[in-house]
Amino acid sequence: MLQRNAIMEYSALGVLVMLLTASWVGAVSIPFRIQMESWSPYFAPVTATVTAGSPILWENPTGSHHTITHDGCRGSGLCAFDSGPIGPDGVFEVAQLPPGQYPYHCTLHPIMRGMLVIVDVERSSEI
Ligand SMILES: [Cu+2]
Repeated sequence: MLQRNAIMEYSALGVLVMLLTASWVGAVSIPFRIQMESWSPYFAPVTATVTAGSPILWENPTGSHHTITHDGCRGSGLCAFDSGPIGPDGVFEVAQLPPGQYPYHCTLHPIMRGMLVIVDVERSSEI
């Protein structure tokens, strides 16, 4: 009987450790990574679908400066993000964005265009 109680206590402890670990892992937001490239389509992936709440990280492994500029920053639209020049080996991170579509471009090379789609958690499980 004593042995059985000990097993149950260890099992309960194991479940508790698993729950704590799961909540800790869930609290760490791993950024969604997008790479800039020197060739078409210039961003990998060129259309990124990201769950709301996740940070987005652009990496610049090219030898040139680039910007990550939301198309809304032109004129009087809503400007959700604008990195300014990002040098070679530089990065730009946006902590999180509300659900929606965010077309963006590089102001230094307007041919570089990407699309960021932020989806609700419920919808992302259907994709
Ligand atoms: Cu550029």
